[in-house]
Amino acid sequence: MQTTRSEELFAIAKDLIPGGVNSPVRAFKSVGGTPRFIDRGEGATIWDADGNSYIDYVLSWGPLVLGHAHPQVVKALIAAAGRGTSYGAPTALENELAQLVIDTVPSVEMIRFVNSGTEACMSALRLARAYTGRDKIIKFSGCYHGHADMLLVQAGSGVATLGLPDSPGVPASTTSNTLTAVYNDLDAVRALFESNPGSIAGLIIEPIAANIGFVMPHEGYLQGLQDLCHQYGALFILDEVMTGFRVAPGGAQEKWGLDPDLTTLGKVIGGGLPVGAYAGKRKIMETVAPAGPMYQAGTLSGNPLAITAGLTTLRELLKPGVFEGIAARTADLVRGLESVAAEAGIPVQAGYAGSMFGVYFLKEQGAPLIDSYEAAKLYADPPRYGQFFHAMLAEGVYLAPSQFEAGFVSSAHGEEKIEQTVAAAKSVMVGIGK
Ligand code: KE4
Repeated sequence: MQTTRSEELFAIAKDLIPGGVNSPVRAFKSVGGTPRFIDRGEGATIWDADGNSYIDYVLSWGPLVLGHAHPQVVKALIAAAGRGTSYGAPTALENELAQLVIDTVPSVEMIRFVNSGTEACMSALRLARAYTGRDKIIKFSGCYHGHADMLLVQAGSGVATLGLPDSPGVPASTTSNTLTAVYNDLDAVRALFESNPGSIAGLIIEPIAANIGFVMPHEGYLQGLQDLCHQYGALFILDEVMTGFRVAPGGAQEKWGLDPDLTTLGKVIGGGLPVGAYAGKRKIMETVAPAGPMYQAGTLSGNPLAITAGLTTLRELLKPGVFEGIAARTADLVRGLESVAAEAGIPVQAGYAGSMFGVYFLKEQGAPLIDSYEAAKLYADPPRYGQFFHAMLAEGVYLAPSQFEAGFVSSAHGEEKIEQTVAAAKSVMVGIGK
């Protein structure tokens, strides 16, 4: 596979932009090699600057649930752009997307749109502090909620991928109120509440820990957290930036019957343009300015172009059979990958929910279940994943360039694309780990 143009572009980019990328995980640091500079996408396929094509399972890290350049989305965006891209004033479109999210995500009664998942999570935590009058927050090792200072503590995603320490530039004073616990350990959280009586404002968690790969919650764990939060007067905050509209139309809270006080959203609700949101119970959300005293703002929040992309995407996704079809293709993919790994005697731990999935390559057969970041670091084999990643890239399949990331499927990934992907995995698996 010829990658001369990507190599040239990467060399130029590294002189202009730190690491040559505008988000660290794109740099292929943990898998090595040259990141592919992408020229265009259509449906399930992307083409790089050298003209190589790939079946794309990154999908911009989740947003493109309908695939690239969906005709309906492109058509709506062209029309919206012709009416102007941003007014800095309210529009009817924002009401429409707000209503759609409120109708679809069970716990949500009111919503505020922002421009990224980072903004959504930092604002939700500020809101928890404003509403409770408390300062401390609980997060979980390996979970990633964007790059706000107070959340860059034992974070996942690019922080885990690059093995970064808690980031320099974050003063101890801003993380002194951030408590952390191991994912899936309910007793650890109970102990934090008992040792910090009356001072924990909120707990934020990814309902599936997908910034360390793909870690499912133990049966009853999330409900247990919700109960602990309510027992100790803290807000239960589900970070559904990744799981929202992916593990179920109403997110993980629909799948597991949860009732969080606040939910953060992003990715899919922008359909590939910058939209994030924090949302939840009316009595809490009405604390947010200008309805209440908690300040949060944004020049481009809710702009008509981004809202149009999100609205068009979700309306298409929620049509009868669309979500179910993507979920079925995701199940076919993961079962196929598990089957070819087993045939080749390669130890993996795979998981999926709705239209997202993950595959851990393991250091050895019979490794214990990976159910936390600590377990992932012990039992997963990133170098072996890196071999698989590059072998699949050479076969025209673009997976996440990190063992500590999840994968995504879209409505554009038909049976033929899934079969092609599994066949490619079958052909490369025998060479993995040798
Ligand atoms: P953004 O600020 O990147 O829009 O969202 C932050 C965020 C918040 N919460 C969860 C659960 C997330 O997964 C993310 C961002 N996800 C990563 C990929 N795992 C974004 C990719 C990147 O950083 O380039």
